Amino acid sequence: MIRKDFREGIGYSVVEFDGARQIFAAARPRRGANFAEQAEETLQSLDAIYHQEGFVGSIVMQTVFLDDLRALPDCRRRIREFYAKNLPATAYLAQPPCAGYHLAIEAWGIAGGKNELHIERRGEEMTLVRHRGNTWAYLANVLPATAAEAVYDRSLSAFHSAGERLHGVGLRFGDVLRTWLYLGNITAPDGQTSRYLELNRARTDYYRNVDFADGRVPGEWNRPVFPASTGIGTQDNEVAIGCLALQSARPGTVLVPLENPRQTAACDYAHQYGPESPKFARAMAVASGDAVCTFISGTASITASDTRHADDFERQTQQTIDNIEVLIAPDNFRRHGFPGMGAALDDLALARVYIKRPEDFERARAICRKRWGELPTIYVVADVCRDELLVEIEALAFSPRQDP
Ligand code: 3EB
Repeated sequence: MIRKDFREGIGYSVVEFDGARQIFAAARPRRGANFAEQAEETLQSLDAIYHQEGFVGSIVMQTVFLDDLRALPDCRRRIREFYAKNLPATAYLAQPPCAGYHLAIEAWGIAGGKNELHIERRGEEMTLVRHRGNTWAYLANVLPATAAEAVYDRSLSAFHSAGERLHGVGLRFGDVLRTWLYLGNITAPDGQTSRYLELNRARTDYYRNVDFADGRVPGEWNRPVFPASTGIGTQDNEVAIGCLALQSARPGTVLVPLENPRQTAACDYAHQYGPESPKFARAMAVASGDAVCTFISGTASITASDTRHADDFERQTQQTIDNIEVLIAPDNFRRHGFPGMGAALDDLALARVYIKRPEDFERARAICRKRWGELPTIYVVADVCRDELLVEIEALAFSPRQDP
């Protein structure tokens, strides 16, 4: 189902999912001296594989990680030129790539039969993909539309912006199945509380009027449904949201929100982690046709609701990967009422590893390689929402669907 390939500076997976081919690429420069050379090399690597694998004009979402936001205007100009009329929804993040590169790019693309797949480009912030009765909306870089400065106001405004953008194309925020919440100075205090807790308060208030289940989650799921998510720091001072929504009219397409048997559901975190808990699922699986795609939320070294191995980077990384392994395992799907689904670390197509301290990079890579082998992976430096957490990992898994 997944074919992975690697060359210097780039790794990618090509996946067959419900009759379409998808590509997930992680690219970084090879050895260029300055930003311009590094950007050129990275785009050349992407260009080569898009041509080789038949994904020219097929990239739908992209995340660009920058070590210095001063390069943003130049970077944006190069990327617009490179993709021309096929510009994907693109997020630019102040998250320095590990090992000192000036940039790294994660790109997602989809290719399929002419009459089955329609890609509609809506500028830098949204791409729509229609395929076999499923409409996917990729939103990137959704920013607050307010002059207010408080994190709460800015977060709430960004959620509203995302909702409005979805409404504009006939979807609802309730169709969202995965979010990325990027917050500058995520661990910093904000008055009596903290910036991350204020983001959570805004999310809770916005989600109060959103129904994420709405018939999309079958079975006797008797808990509130929330999207999978990553909440992570950036080196600016802003709130930015990315999300992926799915509106489905395809018979047999179902969503499976997953919790981790070893972790307290984030929405049940006790008061000490904030008056309004983080509303997200540990993973969201989409079963469509004969395949399952599992969006794995940002995962950290937490069991129950406690940080494990504070100050021990290697054990935190192992614990994080253990958590992912248990979360996506067939046993866990069975526990949720979905036998015939499930994945292993071998089934990952892409990962992002956020590390707090740049000096942990080599150790992070060594552990990840040992646990899941070669995998297209973006390694960046970012703060995790709790001070003691040194690593957070998100990923994407694909596996066959064996239920009727
Ligand atoms: C945790 O498990 C670590 O606020 O959306 C991970 C994934 C984390 C998503 C979010 C936060 C979020 O609580 C932090």
